[in-house]
Parts: sequence; structure tokens; C-alpha cells
Amino acid sequence: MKITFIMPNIGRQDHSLYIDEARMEPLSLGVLAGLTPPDVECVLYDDRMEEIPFDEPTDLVAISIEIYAARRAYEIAAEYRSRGVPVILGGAHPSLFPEECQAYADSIYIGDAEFRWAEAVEDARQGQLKPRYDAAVGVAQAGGSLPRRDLFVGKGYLPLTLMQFSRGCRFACDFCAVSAYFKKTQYIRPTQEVLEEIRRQDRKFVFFVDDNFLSNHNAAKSFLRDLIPMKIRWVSQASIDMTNDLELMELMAKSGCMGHVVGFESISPDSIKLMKKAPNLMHKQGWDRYEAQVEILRQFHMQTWATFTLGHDFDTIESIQQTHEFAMRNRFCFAAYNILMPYPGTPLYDRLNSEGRLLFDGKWWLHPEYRFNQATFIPKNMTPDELTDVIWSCRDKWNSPRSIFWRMWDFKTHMSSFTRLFMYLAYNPLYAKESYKKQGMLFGRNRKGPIGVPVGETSSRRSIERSAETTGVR
Ligand code: B12
Ligand code: SF4
Repeated sequence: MKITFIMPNIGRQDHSLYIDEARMEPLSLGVLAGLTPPDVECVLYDDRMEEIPFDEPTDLVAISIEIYAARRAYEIAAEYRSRGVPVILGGAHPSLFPEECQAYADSIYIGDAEFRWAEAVEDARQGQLKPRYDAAVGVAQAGGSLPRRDLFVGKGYLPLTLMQFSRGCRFACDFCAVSAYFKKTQYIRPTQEVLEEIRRQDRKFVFFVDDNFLSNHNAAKSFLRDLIPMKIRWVSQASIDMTNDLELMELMAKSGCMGHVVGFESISPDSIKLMKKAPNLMHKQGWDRYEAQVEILRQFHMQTWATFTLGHDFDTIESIQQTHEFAMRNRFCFAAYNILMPYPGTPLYDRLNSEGRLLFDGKWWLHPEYRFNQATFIPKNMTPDELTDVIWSCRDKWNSPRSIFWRMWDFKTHMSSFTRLFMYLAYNPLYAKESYKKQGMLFGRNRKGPIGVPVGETSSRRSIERSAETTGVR
């Protein structure tokens, strides 16, 4: 038996296909392949940069979907199904919105692969794939199952190893798909299994893709004590309440932490209360727009990737512009000025829907006219276009060469070691380039006809080459 694993891309630019030059290894598919019985042949195609050979014989196609890639995933599914190959869809989007996905596949898988994937593979082997598998969510790779990292070799991924220490988060921010998926719970792997996984790969730079690595401070401290002797450098995603615990900060620094993706979300305390972002309100010194907390991050040399969700009900055009000034003043390593996005399955989506504020028929991810980074709802204090424009202007300023140069001069963070400076200088221009390329991109590749019919000619290698010839972009 042979299974083809596919990571779909988001879509296309007006003039050419979008190739993701900052792509990371698709860990979900590596984990899935690792959980597949060893007698099954596994191949992986990543639509973010390579052409999918739809005519290559295979017995089952497994596609991992997050919401931005849903439209393209349905197109890919249609290609295979038109050739008589069964398709199963899994991941965050099918798990949070199964009703939609069911229409585009032979089978959908809800929840974590650890729990029922082996059963689905056996069913497919017998030609008896069920239309739907409802699986649990929980501790990742229990029993020490390792991702099939051999499937990533030669595909030009960024040179860092993605790994999980935990899944989920204890908080309940109203816009967060993770909180909806894991029902406000964090599931932590046994330390020895994570350490063994680090040993069983070659790199010394690890990205723990946890939703909130520090959701449980005591568990994180215990893990970090054991991580110190591994002598790796690592980054992760974590909430800002980490700065309340200096012992934790110390352990992170000692174990090689370079920094985190930190969700600041907004500089308006009213917006933070509205979105129920509890960790951002757990400050010892009172509300000071994160000044003291950012200073603690800097003391420990953390290179912060600040993320914001902009367009909450108390946000204004001025407060969004001030958010950019806040990020510049603090010379963050990276910043993502994200438009607040209503994901189905979240309280935010339900609220905006009930208030009649959703645009694009409430399904922006499928809409043929929706473009990447466009507002998808009617904000309270500005028009949707104003929200789109002010965020783009902040992003544009943030990514300019002048800004990259100016932000570099922080001797506590980016200039505190050669490695940190290298990381800053290597990744900033790369992310800036990707940011410009993705802005305004259309979702999926097929602009004609309903979604979920084979794309045919538009997805062939020939059409990529033709568009590359005219645009110079591959
Ligand atoms: C790391 C990460 C990233 C990395 C990229 C990683 C990569 N390899 O490319 C970065 C930071 C670059 C990133 C970018 C984005 N991300 Co992201 N990302 C994550 C994060 C935190 C972890 C993903 C991961 O690798 N987890 C580890 C693997 C093993 O777990 P998993 O993916 O959940 O897979 C398990 C199950 O879902 C299931 N499963 C998954 N696929 C399949 C398929 C089948 C067939 C089956 C049976 C089972 C199955 O089994 C797996 C094993 O248990 C998730 C949050 C999350 N918990 O999923 C968000 C998340 C997936 N990202 C999200 C988003 C929105 C984005 C962006 C679009 C953000 C933006 N505005 O730019 C971008 C663009 C992505 C793109 N397509 O280009 C959202 C998706 C929302 C949704 N409703 O779908 C999530 C859920 C975050 C969130 N809080 O909202 N992301
Ligand atoms: S702290 Fe982060 S991961 Fe946790 S619920 Fe809030 S946004 Fe989601």
C-alpha cells in the first residue's frame, strides 16, 4: 500500500503561483507518516514549492489543512478523486469545521492522528475507509513515536527542526482556534521522549511549535532543567505572563532559548479584556503597555517575535498606528501585524456572525474574491478597507530596510551575540520578502467554476513555467 501525504499551499498571486521561500518542515505530516504502519510506502509532496504529480499511482491521499489553505486543499482533493484515488482530510480546519470539509473528500479526520490514524489506514487497505473519524486530542506522539523526518530531506526547508513539547493551552482567548481545538487544555509530553527526539536528529536549532510552551510554568521549568545539558538553541511560542517568573526566565536562558513568538495582540487594555486574553493582564506592576515585561525579555536577551491581532472593538486607526510605534520602540526581532481573523469554531466567529458583521458570506477562506490580509468583518471604529489599509501601511513600514537596520541596534538582544545577529539578519529580509509576496494573494489556484472540481490545466507544470517566464517569479 502507498500513501501520498500533501501539504497544500495557500494560493496564487495575480501574475504567478506563490512559492513559499520561508517554508518550514510540515511536522503534522511527518508525525502522521511516523504513525503509519511500517509496511506502508509513504511519499510527501509540498504544494508550497513543488508540483504535485497527480498521475503518480497511490492508494490513499492524506492532506493536512489549516483554514488559509482550505480552498487549495479542496482543489487538490478533486484532482485525485477525479482519478479514483480516495482522499482523507485532517488538521485544524476539518477538526473545527467538519461539515464543510466532508463535501470535498471521501473521509475526514477530526482530532489528533495519534488516536485513530492507524485504524483509518487499515480501513483504507481493506477498501473500507469510513466517511468520518472522530478522534481525541491529547499528548503528542505517546510512546515515543518519531516523525518521519527523512521525508523532508531535499525539499529546501529552513534549517531548523520542528518539534513538540506540548499541545494546547490553558487559556481561552476568544479568537483562538487552538483554544477551541484543545478545549482550554495543555497536553505535555514526557520529558524523556522529547529529549530522545532531540538526540535522534542532527540539528542544534529547534523550534518547539507549541501553542503556548509556558502554559504551565512548573512543567516547563522541570523540562528546561533537563534540557540544559542538551546544549541546543531553541525558540517557541509563549504568553507574556512568563515575565512574572524570573526563575523560569533564567532557566530558559540557560537552556538556550533565543526568544518566543509572543501574542501581545493589542495595546488597548479594553480590547485585551474583550478578547479574554488573560495572560496579558497578569502583570505585577499594573497596566503600562507591556513596558516592564518587554524590559524583562530584553534582560534575558530574548529576541521577540511580537504578534498582534488588530481590529478588535476598542481598536482605532490611531491605536493601530501606535501599535507599530510600540513595536519599533522595543526593536522587536519580528512583528506580525495580523488582521483579527474570525475562525469558525471560535467564540469570536459566533459573536461577529450573530451581530451580522461577517463579510464574504461568512466564509472568507473559500470566497473567490478574498485576498490574503484583507479584513473579513466590519470593525467597530473604522471601515473594513481602512482596517486593511492601516495594517498594510504598518507592515510596509516594519519591513523596510531602514526599519530592519534601525531595529538591529539593540545590544541586549540582536547585538548580544554573533548567533543572534546572524539570526536577525538572515531571517528579517526573508520574512519581509514573503510578507510582500503574500499580501493581497488570492486563495486557491483555480479562479473559474466551483471549488472542488479538478483544476486541470491551471495546475500543470507547464502553466507554472509559463507564468514564471512572464513574471520571473517561481
Ligand atoms: C507551527 C505553526 C506555524 C508555523 C509553520 C509551520 C510549518 N510547518 O509550516 C508558522 C509560524 C510559519 C505558521 C504560519 C501560519 N499559520 Co500556523 N500554526 C502553527 C502551529 C502553532 C503548530 C502546527 C504544528 O506543526 N503542530 C504540530 C503538529 C504535529 O500538529 P498538528 O498540525 O495539529 O497536526 C495534528 C492534528 O491536527 C492531526 N492532523 C493534522 N493534519 C492531518 C491530516 C490528516 C490526514 C490526519 C488524519 C490528521 C491530521 O494529526 C496531527 C498529529 O496529532 C499551529 C497550531 C496547532 N496546534 O495546530 C498553528 C496554526 C495551524 N496556524 C494557523 C495559521 C492561521 C497560520 C497562518 C495562516 C498565519 C498567518 N496569518 O500568516 C500562517 C500561514 C500558514 C501557511 N499555510 O503558509 C492556525 C490555523 C487556524 C485554522 N482554523 O485552521 C493555527 C491553528 C494557529 C491558531 N492559533 O489559530 N504556523
Ligand atoms: S494564550 Fe495564545 S494559545 Fe493560549 S488561548 Fe490565548 S491565543 Fe490561544
